[in-house]
This record gives sequence, C-alpha cells and structure tokens, in this order.
Amino acid sequence: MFEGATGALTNLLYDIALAAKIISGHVRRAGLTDIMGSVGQINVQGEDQQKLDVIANETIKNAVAHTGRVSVLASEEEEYPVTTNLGSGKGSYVLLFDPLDGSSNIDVNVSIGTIFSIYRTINKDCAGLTDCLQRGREQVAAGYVMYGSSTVMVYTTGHGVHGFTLDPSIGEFLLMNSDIKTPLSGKYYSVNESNFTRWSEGYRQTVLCFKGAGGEDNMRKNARYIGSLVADFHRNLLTGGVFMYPRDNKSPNGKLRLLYEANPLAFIVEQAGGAAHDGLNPILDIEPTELHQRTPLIIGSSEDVEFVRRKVAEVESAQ
Ligand code: P6P
Repeated sequence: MFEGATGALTNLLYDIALAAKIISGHVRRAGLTDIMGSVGQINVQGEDQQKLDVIANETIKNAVAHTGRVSVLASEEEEYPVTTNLGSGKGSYVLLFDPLDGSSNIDVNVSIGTIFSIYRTINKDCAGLTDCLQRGREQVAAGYVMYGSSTVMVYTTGHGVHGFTLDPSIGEFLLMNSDIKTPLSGKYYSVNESNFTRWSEGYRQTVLCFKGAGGEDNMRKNARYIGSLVADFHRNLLTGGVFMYPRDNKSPNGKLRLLYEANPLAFIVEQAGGAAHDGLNPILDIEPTELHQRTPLIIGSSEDVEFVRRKVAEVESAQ
C-alpha cells in the first residue's frame, strides 16, 4: 500500500474480479441454460447483441455502480456514459470496459474476454463524458479477463503486469505469473488476412515479410488468428508476436475501440516491455474525441511492432 492510499483502487479491482467470477460462471454454463445466442437486438455498435453480452454488462455495472468508488462508467454496450452512485457522479475512479469482447464466438466455444480501463475522476463534482475521454497514458490501471480453458485475469497498475488464474474450487483468483514480460520478438503474427486486398501496400508488404515472401526472411513468422482480441493478445503477450488490425478501405479508422480495447491492452503491453501504435503514433498518446471511437492497432513484441511501423513507412514513402 502506498502512502496516502485509501485502498479504493484495490477494492475496485476486487469488484471487477467478483464480476469476472460471475461472468465466468455464466460463460461456463452457456449452452446448458438458455443464455446462448442473440437477444434479437442490435447494440450501439450496430452488432447483434448476444445474451451473454447483456449479462456481462449488467454484472459489471452492478458490481461497481453503488460502491462509491466509481463516478462514471462507459461500456461498449452503452451508447452514453453512465453516471453512478445514484446519479451523483461522485467517486475517485472512472471505469471503461468491453464487457464481453469476441462475443460472436460464444456459440462456438471460442475463448472470449472482458477488457477494462481505469482512470482518476477529473470533475469531482459530477463526472461525465470528459472524464472518460482521457489519453491512455493517464490510466491508473487496466486489465482483461479471458474466459478460456481456464479463466485468467491479467492487470497492471503501472507496476508490472500480473496474471491470475481462477480456481473454481475455492472461487478465488490465484497469482500464477508475477511481472510478466513479453519477448522482444516472437514467432507469431495475428491478422485477418481476408482484409489483404483492403490494406495499403505497406501492410501488404509487411505481411508478405511475415510469410517469408517479402524479402526479409528473418521476419518469417507463424500465422495465428483466433478472431477474439483477448485470446490473440494473451497468446502473443506470453509467447511473443504481433497482432495487427490496420486501417483499411472498409474500416478507415480501424475496427477496434480506442478507449476500452486498444488503450487498456496498450498499457499492459508497454508495462510488459512491448509496444502498441496506430500505424503512426503510440496508442497511449492518442487524444480521444469520442466515446466509441475506433483506432488501427499494431500491438505486441517491441521489435515486431517497430518492424511493422518501419516497413509500412518505408514502402509508403517510396510510393
Ligand atoms: P474480424 C471481435 O468481434 C473483435 O472485436 C475482436 O475481439 C477481434 O480481434 C476482432 O473483432 C475480429 O475482427 O474483422 O477479424 O472478424
């Protein structure tokens, strides 16, 4: 505990861990109870809202909204920020989250995840949208929960990255990896190659290098793409590699969300010795302007991320 600390952040992380245990229980029972599939509604993202999305979103809101610790929260499933503590907007922290990322994979039993990002409240009288639109560099904590073969929680508070595994027999997260460091370079590249024809030439040449066909054979890597961000990120964090969701002519701002997907994972990967950028600048330096804004994302091992940045710049400056 640091001098002057109240324990509020620690307790907020416990609140999130409690929500994760509840969500994990639902995910593990999906298929046995009527919670798989769609609710027949479209969410604010224009995506077919899955029942587990709604359950996860409500679970996290209920775990934090009345504790006095969170002033305002924002979720991928909520169009606007939600002022908490009976609408007072008072509380030390701001919580941004994607309650269940990759939920389209639920019905086929592929790993999915919760991603969260925590900031200090700026407007002490009544927090709101501006408290949510802070640069990623200002995060005080970030993490994710992956509901996979086991349920793992990985987080940072700016003092290293730490991984926990849920022991269902006692209902507690147990520390498994303290101070995770990601390799400087890895054997995997992760990208949806069906977008190849939509990319700029720089990204096409970069991926050809990863395939051993771009003239930089030392950059040849294995392709691994699950299509669930938390699962792809977690594998690359532990084994090394680079995940890419570049801008393309279908998604000119990229697909992934800055505030509750890219920023928290960027904070984690930088704390683990890796890097994250949007093709030009570090993710954590982006000044947010909208709650659900998208960003291109290149994230993972520092040497691999730098290779992507350098190769794309080299190819596109020569055009
Ligand atoms: P695509 C899942 O829908 C998600 O938001 C991330 O979890 C994942 O990395 C990405 O989209 C996959 O997108 O276009 O490759 O299917």
